[in-house]
Amino acid sequence: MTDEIEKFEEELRSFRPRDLSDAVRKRIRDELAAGEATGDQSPSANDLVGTSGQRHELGFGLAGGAQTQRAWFGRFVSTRLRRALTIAALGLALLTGIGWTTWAFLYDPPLLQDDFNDRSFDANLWMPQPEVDRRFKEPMGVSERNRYLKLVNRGFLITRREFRESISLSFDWSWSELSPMLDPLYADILTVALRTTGNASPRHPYEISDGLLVVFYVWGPFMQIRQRLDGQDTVLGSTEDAGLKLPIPADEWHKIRITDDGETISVYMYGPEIGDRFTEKPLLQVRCPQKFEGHHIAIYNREFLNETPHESLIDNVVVRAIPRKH
Ligand SMILES: [Ca+2]
Ligand SMILES: [Ca+2]
Repeated sequence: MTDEIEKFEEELRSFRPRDLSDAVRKRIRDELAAGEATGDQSPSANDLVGTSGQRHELGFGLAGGAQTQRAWFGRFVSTRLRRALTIAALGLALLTGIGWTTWAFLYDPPLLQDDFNDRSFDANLWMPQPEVDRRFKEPMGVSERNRYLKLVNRGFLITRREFRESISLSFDWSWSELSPMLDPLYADILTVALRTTGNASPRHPYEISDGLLVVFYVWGPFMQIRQRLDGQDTVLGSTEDAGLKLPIPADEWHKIRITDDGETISVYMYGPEIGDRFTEKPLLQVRCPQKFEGHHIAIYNREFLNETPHESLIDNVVVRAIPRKH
């Protein structure tokens, strides 16, 4: 974890309620009451705060408390949200029994959120797999298990909802080394399609029909942003142009965040070999005005190819609205 988040957590751990002034107590109560009015669909206060004498031990995790989520929190939440969470945590230390995220996310409520933790695919959030003409016997599709979602041989995760507002999409990704020949050229490829209808070709290799595609090539390693419109693919930008290398080791969780304000697409990424160089500064940024029919989001991996299966794991998908730039 970063020094910053450690300092933040230490600050929370050492908090003593009696240090609060009456004015701050009143403000916290007011904010919490306002947050309650928005409805709570999140973990209980105990997920964030457990009390122990005068000190408050905080188990910090947005949706499960895993180490990766802690690091994710430290690197990617905005300063404003962090401040909001601090106040929420302080407030909950005073007023127990109120869902912490009710208030904490008042500032930034997600439009969509799935932690894939109940081993049941949520058909309210996600579309069924596109119908395709199968060429192979191998499994193809998605499976929610073991607290993440598995994409297998062109498995598609497509939002039911369309997002016409400016958005930030974040999720965790880990790909599995399954190639029987251990040929790096046949490593997985992960694609995130924004502004898509979610339709895919029924024929191998079952590519998505349209959208703004952010593509992570493990074998490069590099990343591209492409536009697919009217059957034409145009590369809008590539990390190769900047001479960037993106080592993406197998079986390691990577954090990806993509923002689309309607004009500009920015991609941020954290990984064990990439470090935090691109958590605040975009790894790649392109301009692409709105001209697409659909506004679903699709995340999918590589197809079964040349006797080689492909598998990627996805976790903690969150879509938030962000301010429009224009
Ligand atoms: Ca589920
Ligand atoms: Ca999970």
